[in-house]
Amino acid sequence: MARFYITTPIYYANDAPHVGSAYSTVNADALARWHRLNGDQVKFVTGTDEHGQKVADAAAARGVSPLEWTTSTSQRFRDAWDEIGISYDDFIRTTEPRHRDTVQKFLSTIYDNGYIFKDVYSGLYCVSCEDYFTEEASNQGNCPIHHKALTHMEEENWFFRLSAFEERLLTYYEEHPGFVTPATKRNEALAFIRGGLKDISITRSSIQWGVEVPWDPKHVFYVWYDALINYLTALGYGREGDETAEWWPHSHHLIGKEIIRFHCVWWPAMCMAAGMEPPSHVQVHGWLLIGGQKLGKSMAHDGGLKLTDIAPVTLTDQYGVDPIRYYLVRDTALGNDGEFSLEGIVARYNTDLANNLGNLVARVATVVGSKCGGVSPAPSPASSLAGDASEAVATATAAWQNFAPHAALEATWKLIGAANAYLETWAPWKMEAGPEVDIVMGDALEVIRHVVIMISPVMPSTAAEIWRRIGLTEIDGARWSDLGWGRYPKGRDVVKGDPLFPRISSDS
Ligand code: ME8
Repeated sequence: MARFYITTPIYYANDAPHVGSAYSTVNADALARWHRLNGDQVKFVTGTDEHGQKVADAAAARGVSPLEWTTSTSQRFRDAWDEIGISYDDFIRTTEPRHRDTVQKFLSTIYDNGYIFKDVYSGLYCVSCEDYFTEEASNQGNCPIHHKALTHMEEENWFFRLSAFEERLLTYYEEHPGFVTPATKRNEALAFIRGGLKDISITRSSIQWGVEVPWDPKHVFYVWYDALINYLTALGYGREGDETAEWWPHSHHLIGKEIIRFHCVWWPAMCMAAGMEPPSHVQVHGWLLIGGQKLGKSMAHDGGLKLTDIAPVTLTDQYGVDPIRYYLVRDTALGNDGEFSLEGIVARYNTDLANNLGNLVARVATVVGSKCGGVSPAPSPASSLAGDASEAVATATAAWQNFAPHAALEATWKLIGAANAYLETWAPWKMEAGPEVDIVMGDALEVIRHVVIMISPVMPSTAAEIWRRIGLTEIDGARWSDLGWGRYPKGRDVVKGDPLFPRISSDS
């Protein structure tokens, strides 16, 4: 059985989740669900990044301890993910003892391997990014992303000898052309490596909020240095029951484009320094933007965006869980930036869900009710829709394997369109009950069975509901390999039910 280990970034626990964090998490969830459907053994991990100055500052501003603060924000992430149907297998909090143990073990190995040394750090720091900037990379002393003044920092720190990995990283990229996708982001990472790698400061002595450096307890690890290692914490690295060897060659990190350098340069180098293979794949995605501005937590404070208005739960309460999951996966291909808007959600809902999918299911159930006694006829082997279905399945399979879930949905909606056109052509609602109607309806039901399986990674509740309406049991037992024309059984009770997606008026 193939293994598939997929991760989201672990989100800063300085504030509540928003629709940008939901974008990564829902896409990762859809990929995890597809691989389970495909029969793979899946581990899907998300979590919260709870150390660092940004989190410590957020807690101080509210007069609570950092741990109290992250315990409540971390719970808000879990609640949001439960709300939007995220099927994670593990949720890492970086304040957990298991994470501390893995981090200390992993970094002690790098230390023992001779890649960590002491030096003085002097430079500029952005707390919102939790990142260092050179004078040239700064915008006249301001952060180029957050436009806030950078803080000058000078302290004696432990450094990681990143510079020792330049050649090895280039070789790794050459030998693993699919390491970073899409190719534009791979090129970005490569350009960074080719530009020359400087050693990086990996500990701080000016703050206490972090994982203690085992060989020098006055220091804590710099937040990024502990955060990246969460991907190994979930595998039990360095602890009892360590499963790293089983899972690590099959790892896929889904990340936003602003954290390429950490995942595509630092992280593989850290793995090499610890004597292990780098992750096998990093899939980079773009940003959801509102009016061209990144929808992120720190930007919200600067730009006055009302993030509470676009918390995932605000959207799912208003439009339903599956429509929001559908919008997030369908509207913006992984790798591209996308414009987020309520109008965009309503347009997708009314067109794709109400008019296309909802209408197909409703009219088929209605005609089976009125012309076939509410009982399913069998699909015909020679149906013209069989070719449409097999083409859609082939396209969707490749799309899922290539981390293009939006394209899998696109192919599915093409099939829905073909079925609706087929019904328009035959107009079974105008035909007399009899063998001709039975053929048309058996074919339409078989398309619906295909569509249900194909949408289930993205719209699990809708899939389960339609599955039930077409008289099938236990959608949990369905597999991607059940796709293939002619398996829908005759003689099942088909029920109509309420509209799946009542139209939304565009001014609501
Ligand atoms: O960077 N559009 O955490 P973070 C799409 N803790 N995705 C968005 C987005 C947007 N507008 N805004 C945020 C961190 N994201 C670190 C990660 S990993 C070892 C440590 C998503 O809370 C996107 O995936 O700032 C981005 O990479 C992530 O949230 C950043 O979350």
